Amino acid sequence: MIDLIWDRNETLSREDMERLQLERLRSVVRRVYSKVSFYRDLFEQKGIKPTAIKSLDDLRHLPFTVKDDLRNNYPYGLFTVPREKLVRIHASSGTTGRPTVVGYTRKDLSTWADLVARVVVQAGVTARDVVQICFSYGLFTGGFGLHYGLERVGATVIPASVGNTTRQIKLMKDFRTTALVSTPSYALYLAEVARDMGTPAASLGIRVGLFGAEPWSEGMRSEIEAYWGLKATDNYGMSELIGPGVAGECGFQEGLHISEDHFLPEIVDPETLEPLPPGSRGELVITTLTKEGLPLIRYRTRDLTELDYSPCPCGRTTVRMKRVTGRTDDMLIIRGVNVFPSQIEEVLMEVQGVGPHYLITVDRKDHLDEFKVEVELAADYFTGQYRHLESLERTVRDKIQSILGLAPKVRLVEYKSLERTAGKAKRVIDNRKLR
Ligand code: DLL
Repeated sequence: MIDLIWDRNETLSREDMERLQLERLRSVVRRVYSKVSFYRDLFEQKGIKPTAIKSLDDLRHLPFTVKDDLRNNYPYGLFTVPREKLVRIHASSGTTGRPTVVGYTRKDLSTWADLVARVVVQAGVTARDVVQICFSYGLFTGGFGLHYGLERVGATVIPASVGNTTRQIKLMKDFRTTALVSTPSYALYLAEVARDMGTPAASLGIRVGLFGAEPWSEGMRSEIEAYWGLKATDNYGMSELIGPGVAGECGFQEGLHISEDHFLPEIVDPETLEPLPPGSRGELVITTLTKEGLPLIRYRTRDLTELDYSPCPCGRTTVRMKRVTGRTDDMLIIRGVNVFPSQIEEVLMEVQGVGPHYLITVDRKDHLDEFKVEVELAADYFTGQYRHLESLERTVRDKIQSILGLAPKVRLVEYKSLERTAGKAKRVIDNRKLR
């Protein structure tokens, strides 16, 4: 089977691709150097001038950008254009209080729709499909990102968003949905709800699934495909880079084609930060080549993967990344929401009566993520009154919910009852098994 291909750049020869990448790299480096003081300072510290970039190999001399750089320049400090030129803002949670803010010019939105169009076309979606998007529409890039890409392809889009699962099933049935967009865990949950409603997922006639925004496994893929009778494809992206639309699987399901004419990938050793040869597993680092509003140089994604330059039978020549198998930081993805333990810690520090020792436990029950925060009462906090404890638990829960948009179960435990360790404190137990 040879797939339909959205853009001829997906089939460039390696030589032409590298020529295009170099041209774009030189242009983006000049641009950030002249427009963003953060980058100018960074380049100057390293003694690099934009004219020093003469080949793709010279990329290794450029400095890295990390999530904290976005935070420290919150909200608009890394943008290359005046705020008036931005027509959209999205954001994702940062490591602590401040979210990571991303902005798009009109041109960026158009590029984004085209990049998502590539992803959906390679997954097998066409203008004849009715596509239900079960990602939230809001600051998260998932809903809007998929939405405009699918519209560009000409599919009929149902912006169902997340939640209200029985209604989702009813919509699928009534509107004759043929393609599903969601997180992989939500696809499994939807299938169970469908079964409980007496409408087995496989009877709904959905033929293709586009799943992303969180890690999953081949085991989960087989389960989803068996439940729904659909072809399940993986797609990858992140807000800082653009949102969804960075990479996606074709019908051969053997790695995710990176739109490398827009995102120049490297794999580096997360310890030494030295680039690693193709085929090595390490941290994915991306330089955005065409973003106008918020270009990023050597952005450390923290995602662990490897690159595969071997030819793909689909006819695309773009490099493929393997499934993301983990992260080099402690970010958790709970129900599609990025959660840093430090965000929870910050909340706990603000609440009078609870101590600094806590433990976050994440589980997956009936395919839905759940998380629990156990926190010790402060040493000097004592009340014999149950209702005081209850109200303290509620305060912690509500504060966490207002920051993350997710409510944990909160349990207050006795002072000194959580395990102390001499080394790094264990703050997180993730019991989710990605089979
Ligand atoms: O999750 C963008 C997206 C939306 C991608 C919809 C795909 C579909 P963020 O909220 O910024 O953006 O989270 C980015 O999510 O660094 C990965 O750790 C993780 N992630 C995203 N896609 C995948 C995937 C969106 N297919 C972070 N497999 C990334 C594994 C993924 N992890």
